[in-house]
Amino acid sequence: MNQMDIVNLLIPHDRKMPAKMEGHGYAPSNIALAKYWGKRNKTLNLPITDSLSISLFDKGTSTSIEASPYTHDMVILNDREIDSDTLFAQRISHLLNLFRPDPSFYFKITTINNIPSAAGLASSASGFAALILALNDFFQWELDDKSLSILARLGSGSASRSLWHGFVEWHAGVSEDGMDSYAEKLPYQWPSLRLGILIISNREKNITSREGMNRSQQTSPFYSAWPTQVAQTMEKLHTAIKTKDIELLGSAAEQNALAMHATMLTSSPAFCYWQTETLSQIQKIWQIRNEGVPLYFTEDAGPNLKLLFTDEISDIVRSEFRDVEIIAPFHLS
Ligand code: 2P0
Repeated sequence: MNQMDIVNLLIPHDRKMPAKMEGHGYAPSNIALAKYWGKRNKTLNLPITDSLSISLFDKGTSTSIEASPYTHDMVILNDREIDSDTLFAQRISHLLNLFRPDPSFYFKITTINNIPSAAGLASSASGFAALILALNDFFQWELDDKSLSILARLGSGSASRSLWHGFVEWHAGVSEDGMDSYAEKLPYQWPSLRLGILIISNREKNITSREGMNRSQQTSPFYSAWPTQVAQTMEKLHTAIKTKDIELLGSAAEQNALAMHATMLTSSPAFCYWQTETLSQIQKIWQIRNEGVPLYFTEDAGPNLKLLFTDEISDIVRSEFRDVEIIAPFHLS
């Protein structure tokens, strides 16, 4: 099975031509509480484990799509045209290859991202999810949520989780074609839940998460423990979300993130996304928690931290971390 086979299975044959002049889509960024780290199929981005995320509501990507006036794809990110040689533009064109009405048709993609990219914050999740939503609008595919999630996954695994607000679970699935590997919104609200974005550095990372997860999977002796770790995290997160238990949610998410980073440190060659400041801030969080404040963190494939807490301690978080950006994921939902 290749990506084109999946597209042919999902998209109706009579919906291969654009149905409008422009298509639009918005997708929020998402932060995994149980991480996706390792694949059972690299072509289709099929994961080894389930994962569970929380979306960042109004932090995300808005994308418009139309026909390109040139004989190449155009990608305009935050008002700047991206060079077609960059990995970013190539990954987008690679996905667009699956949907061209004919080989001489090129797309113009205009995208606005209001989160710092390439710092382990945005990853590519909201970008590919917004692109699939814009394509769905442009071609009027009228696909269901499951199909949209599968198509977004072909662009980037974590994009499968970026189509909804709130808590989202991505089922790893077991089938070879990945038709059972898609994400779903969980039916729980937690209005007092907060995420704090603590930027340590916006510099581009040396090792992409794609490369990092492959290396961990292939070389870390700790990787064999990872699937069990995720299964335990998932169980704890489900209970925590149902009962609104921040201690359980925070401790499960924090341990899961540290276990993921442990597979990186024990890879060969070893690699690490932390900076000195990352560790200082982690020690500060632990110190605050030792004083009885329920504050936790998670960290992705980058040096930045995401604080996990509830609104009761927002004032403490603001006074301890001057530059923190606090997000209310259930703001209006
Ligand atoms: C996650 N990350 O669950 C984990 C935690 C990074 C650390 O999903 O190869 O960019 O495109 O499927 O989706 C980042 O991986 O990787 C990611 P591909 P992706 O959020």
